[in-house]
Parts: sequence; C-alpha cells; structure tokens
Amino acid sequence: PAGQGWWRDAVVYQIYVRSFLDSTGDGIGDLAGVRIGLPYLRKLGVDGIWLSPFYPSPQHDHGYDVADYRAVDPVYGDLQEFDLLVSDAHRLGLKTVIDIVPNHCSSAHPWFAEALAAAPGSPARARFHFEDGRGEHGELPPNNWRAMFGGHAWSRITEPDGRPGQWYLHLFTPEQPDLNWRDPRVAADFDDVLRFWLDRGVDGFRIDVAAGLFKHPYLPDSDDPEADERTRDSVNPLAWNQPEVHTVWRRWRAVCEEYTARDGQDRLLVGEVSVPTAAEQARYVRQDELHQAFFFHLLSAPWNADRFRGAIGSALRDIAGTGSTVTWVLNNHDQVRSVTRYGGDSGVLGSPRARAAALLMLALPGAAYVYQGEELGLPEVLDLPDEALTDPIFLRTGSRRYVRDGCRVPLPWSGKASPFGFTAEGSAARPWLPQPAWFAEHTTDRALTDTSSFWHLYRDALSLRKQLPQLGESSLRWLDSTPDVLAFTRGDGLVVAVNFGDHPVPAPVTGQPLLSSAACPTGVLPGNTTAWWIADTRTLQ
Ligand code: TEU
Repeated sequence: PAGQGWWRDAVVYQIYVRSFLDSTGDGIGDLAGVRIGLPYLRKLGVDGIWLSPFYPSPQHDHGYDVADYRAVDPVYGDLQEFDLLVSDAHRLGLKTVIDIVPNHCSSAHPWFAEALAAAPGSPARARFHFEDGRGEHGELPPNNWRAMFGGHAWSRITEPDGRPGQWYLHLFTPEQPDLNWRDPRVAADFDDVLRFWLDRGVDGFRIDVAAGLFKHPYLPDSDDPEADERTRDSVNPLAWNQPEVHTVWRRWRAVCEEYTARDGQDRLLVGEVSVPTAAEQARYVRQDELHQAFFFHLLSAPWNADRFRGAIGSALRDIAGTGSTVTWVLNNHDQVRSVTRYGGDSGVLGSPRARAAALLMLALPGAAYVYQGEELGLPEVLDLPDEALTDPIFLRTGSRRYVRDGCRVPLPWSGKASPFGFTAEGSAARPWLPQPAWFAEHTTDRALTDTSSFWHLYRDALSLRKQLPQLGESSLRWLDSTPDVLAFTRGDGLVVAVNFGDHPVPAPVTGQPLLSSAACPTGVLPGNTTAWWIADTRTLQ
C-alpha cells in the first residue's frame, strides 16, 4: 500500500550530530543538542531531519564505523534521549530519518571480533570477506582493489595461533570491514535493525553507500585498480553496483511497507547511490525499492548554465519512469561547501552564487536536502591546521586534497568568539574542530535578525514552497534564454530565472519578483542571481 508520500517534495535538513550543538560541554555535539535546536529548524521551515550516525563507534570515520547498530554512543546520549528527540520532532511536525550503514561495520563490532577469533572457513568469518592471500606464503592481497580512502582494500590479520593469516576486504578504512551480503544472516540481522528503529518511531533511513554491499562473487582483479581512490567515487564495477543489491532494497522496502500499512505514513528509504549516470541511479528508485536517491550531479556541476541545465535535464528525464521525484542536494558532510565551490578565484562570488543555487534548487520539482550551516551561508573552513584534521582521508593519504573536516566545523550559534554558543556556556572544552574567528559573521543569532541573510532566503523559499501550488508536483518547462541564463516555468504562473553570468540581463518577466537571491531592479536580473515571479505564463514562449 502506498503511503501519503510526504517525502515527494519534502525538504530535509541534514544534521551532522557531532557538529550541531553540544549540550554537555565536552566540545562534541549530541542528541540533546539536536533536541534544543529543533524549534530553530521548525522556524526555518524544513519538513524533517536526517541524523548522521550516532551509534557506538570508535569514530575512525565519525560514526560510519558502527560497533552496535542498536544503541547510542555515550558521547551523543542514550536511547532514552533518542526517544525524546523523536517525540519532540514529531510534536513539531518534523520527520526523523536516521543514517544506516550496511556496507561495512566497525572492526570493533562483536561480529568482527568473533570472526578474528574463529578459524578460516568458519561461519563467523563468512559474515565478512576473508580470503587467503596470494603469493607463496599468502603474503600478497587476494586481489588488486584499492580502498576509497587510500591503500589496499585488504588487510592481513594475525590468526589466533599468532601466525600471519587471512586477509579481509574493506572498501574504506581497515577499521571498516565490508560485510558479506551473500551470507543470509547479514540480511536477517539488518531486518532486525530496521525494525528496532522503526519501532522507536523513526520515519526512514538514509542508506550509506547504497550501491555497495555486494561484490563480484569471484573478487577478480580490477582493470583500473586506482579508479576509486583517484576519483573518491565508486567506479570499480566489480566492487559496486552489483545486480544483487536490488534484492536488499526490495526486502527493506517490504519492511517499510509493513509499517506504512498500519498507519498510512510512508517510511522513507533514501539512498546514497554513487553510480556514474543518472539513468543508472534511477534503477534504484522504484515502487518496490528506494523512494529517493541523492542526485549528486547537481552538486558536482560547476557554476555554469549549460552544466546546470544538463544535470537538471538528465535527472528529470531519468526519474520520469520511476514514479518517484528527484532528490536535489547542493551540500553534505563529504563535500566542500557550495559558497566555497562557487567562489571563483577571489572567493567574493561564492555567496551570491550559493544563494542563487539554493533558490534554483528549491524551485525544482522534487525533494531537497539542506546540510547544516548551508542556511547560514557558511563557507568551507580551508585553513584548519594539519594537527586538527581528523578525516581518515587525510590521516591515511597525508593529502589535504579531499579532506572533509572543513565542512564539519561545529556550527556558530551566537556571540563573537569561539565556541559561538556551540558548547554550553562556561565549559572548558573546545569544539572538536577549531572554529575560525570569521564564524562570528555567520551565527544563527545574526542570521535571524538580518533580513538579508541566507537564513531568511531559505526561510522565505521554504515558506513559499508550502504556499504556492506550482511548487508541488507540476512539471518544469524550459523557456528560451540567452546562453548564461536558465529560465523555466513551474505549473501555471511561476517563472524562475537564473543568471549564471556576471552581468545583468533583462528579466524574462516585468514587475517585481516574488523572491530573489539578490536585489533586482525592475525588469533586470543581475549577475549571479535567481528570481521567482508569478506571471501570466501564456505570454511567455
Ligand atoms: O560516503 C560514501 C562515499 O562513497 C564517499 O567516498 C564519498 O564519495 C566521499 O566521501 C566524497 O568525498 C559515505 C559517507 O557519506 C561518508 O561520510 C563515509 O565516510 C563513507 O560513506 C563510509 O561509510
């Protein structure tokens, strides 16, 4: 049975719990802090929240290394605190989506400890990918695959008798052993995990590396072993996107539908499906599989009208046959923040372009995710000292090129100096990543009082999404425009135009815009600006 589809055009706010708000004064955000922040999010006007992993974890990858799928890490709170958070969120009308990490667990998970203590070929080892090495003494890894965050995708263990022994597969860090989804116990255990959280009232799951899970059954060598490491994207066709993964999403969807059948509310499955094309991605979004998959091609497009048009066009085309909607995203906890990505050489264009991109995204048909701090126009923190960096990408490769700490710096809430209200007043602990002095310009307190802030732009756009029927499910129709401009209509009467160029162009419609990312003199669309108008669309070509 289909639920009411609340997710189809929902805007969900991604909370990186560690960096949202610290209620205990240890310098690390926590679930109680999230609870304190809920009224702020309600005021912003989002429909729900997605919580990054808060499970017990040695934190080798900030919780994407889960040691217990059914508990809360004491750093973040406990189950009782989680229950309070869900009920508060629901009272405020916010759906609650949690992150689930099925491709790998932590090497500190009891499953892995049991596997290490057991013999080669034992059932405990069968939960993972344990293989004998190549070479005369098994001293070489079983195949040539590389890990996403650097180095071999295999690590060798010491057998219980003290001798060097088998190798296990990890597509990320060695502390994140990949689970073997060909073992039926793995699927059964995850069914129980889903039910555990659904019974506690969650509205859905964000599925980590949802194109992972299954590997080629024979684990053959790859023709291009460095591909994943080079691009930080899942491109090794032997390690990702295997046809069997769809059986898991069907199974998870069936579990969700059981809950939907009871109360008519959809339980959402949103996948982080990193596959090369929009067409390939659409195969995961089906009536009996995932509801949503993040569309990353918009995020990866540079500030360029053709690239944005191409990304939007392919997303809309490929989703069309699925019965679902596109899931747009401009920022997340793995990517350089949009203000910095679009900044150009001097950086000054970053803010106006990120505002324009936001207003464009929020005018597109479908759902959208907003990453914490995006609504404050936070730039990436690029100058964190090496000693402060915690991202395993940096720790393993020594290169700052793909480092993700800069988009994870704790949020500024108030005041003129660190910790900017992030950490409880009077605590001696510093935020787990240092906040730059210029965060003072981006506090929520300032944003709320300054009507020209990013925050007000997001708030106004979210509120218009609720008021304007055109911004529901109606389709998008492109209007002819000059090369640097994207213009389209939504439904009857809403006209949206984005000027990607630096120079003003004539607006496609006369009259004042309903909402714009920068001040628009009548009849003009300034450079690096998006505007929305209500117009008589019959007069437009
Ligand atoms: O990311 C999956 C993933 O494929 C990443 O390699 C991503 O492409 C990269 O971070 C971009 O720089 C997910 C989580 O979002 C990430 O935070 C985790 O580290 C990773 O899975 C492992 O669980």
